[in-house]
Amino acid sequence: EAAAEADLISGLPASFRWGVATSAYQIEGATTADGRGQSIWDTYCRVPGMVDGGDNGDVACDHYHRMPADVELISSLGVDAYRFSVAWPRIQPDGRGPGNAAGLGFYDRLVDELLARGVDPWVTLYHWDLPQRLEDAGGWPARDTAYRFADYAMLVFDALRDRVSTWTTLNEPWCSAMLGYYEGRQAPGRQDFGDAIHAVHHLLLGHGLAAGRMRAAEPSIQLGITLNMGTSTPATDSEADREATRRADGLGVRIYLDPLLRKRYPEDVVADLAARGVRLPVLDGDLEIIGEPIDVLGVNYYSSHQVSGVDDQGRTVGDDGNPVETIVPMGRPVTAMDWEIVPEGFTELLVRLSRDYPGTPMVITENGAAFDDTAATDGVVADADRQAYLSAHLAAVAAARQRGADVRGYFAWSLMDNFEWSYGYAKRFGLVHVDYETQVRTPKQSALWYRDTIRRVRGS
Ligand code: GBH
Repeated sequence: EAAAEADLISGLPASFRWGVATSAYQIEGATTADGRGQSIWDTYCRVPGMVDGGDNGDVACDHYHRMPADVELISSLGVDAYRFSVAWPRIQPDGRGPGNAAGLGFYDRLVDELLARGVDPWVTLYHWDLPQRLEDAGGWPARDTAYRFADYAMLVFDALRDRVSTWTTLNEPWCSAMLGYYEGRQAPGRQDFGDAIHAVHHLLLGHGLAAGRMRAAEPSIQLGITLNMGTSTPATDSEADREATRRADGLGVRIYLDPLLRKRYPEDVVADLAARGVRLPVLDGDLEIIGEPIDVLGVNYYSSHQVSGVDDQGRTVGDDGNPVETIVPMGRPVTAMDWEIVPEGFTELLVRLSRDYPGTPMVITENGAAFDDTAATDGVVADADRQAYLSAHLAAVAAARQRGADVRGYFAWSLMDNFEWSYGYAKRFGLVHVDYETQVRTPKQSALWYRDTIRRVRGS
């Protein structure tokens, strides 16, 4: 199997871009340094019971103070590119007003360090750390937040545009909206479906406003947005299961891609929402703004799902009066997150996207897995399971390319172990092991395999 995968991976072209990814709150620490304001994650971490172990991002990987050495580490992996995010509260502590020079200075130095080592910086403007003051003013369910985001985006853009060519507006708006405002499993921890749907529209509007302004200022930039997606398949061929799968795909994939790439919300999703008494708060002209052309679609893939429309009591309507939508395990091996390992769902997803939304090149902006690694002993972390996961998923990308999907690059999640949101530091996604007592970084076996794979494919 590994040999067949290696063959597929070897077929990736020399022009394929290789990278590693992180996000600001998960690695930086230094949450009060240089005038940084509070974000919704600083607040959420302090609500008892929300984050495993009561962990928070105050120190994390202390990357803010160790950045030059971390860039050297990135460079040692032989990657072309590094995807990181900018912490909005470092740039605008209150979410509005002029840029904070000290905060901008950090990313300015980071970009220079990367360029000095020949690593291409890929900037993500928003990876979930909304300034708390904007949440106090209504957060993403409030339309004004979209305009605040575009203003913030331009502050960062103007500071870095002379050296950064690839810009991602949002990371995974589904997570911001659904986990943050409906399920409450991420900051700000609210639980209102209507609020979450308003957040969806305002996240997309913020993306479009920012994209339009960046494009107008510099037509040649590479613009994108990153979505988390998987393949949903019906558990059985029953009408209820097929309907539940359609709804899951509607709220997971199409509610984002249709407005972004077709300038309209999917009719079936709008009807499903109406049946739940919820409406997308679309004003005249919004879809034109959201449909600002993008150059690259970022795809984050972790797992796929089998969906059923029937619950364990045989009902198709739940206690909340909503149609049932449950996930039926496929019986696959799982990662330490309990997420099933489904590489062929990755291939299916990419082929499907290239058919349903042709013409937009894709880049895998995240893919990776948490496993219970052993501690680094004598400088070695043997993580065969992570290496197998990466190999199978890279082969899945190569297979999708053979079937016509225009995928141009791959970023492993993550460069190093970090703050895994509501799971705290217990879950390790890194190619590089982090000892949180000493902050010592140790490349795992998977990191060395990734480095060698890149070399082999490039033929260098
Ligand atoms: C990403 O989100 C984030 O961008 C990143 O910050 C984070 O560290 C990383 O992934 C790892 O979590 O339980 O089988 O239904 C991941 C988004 C959405 C992926 C929910 C897994 C559920 C899988 N996740 N999804 S399952």
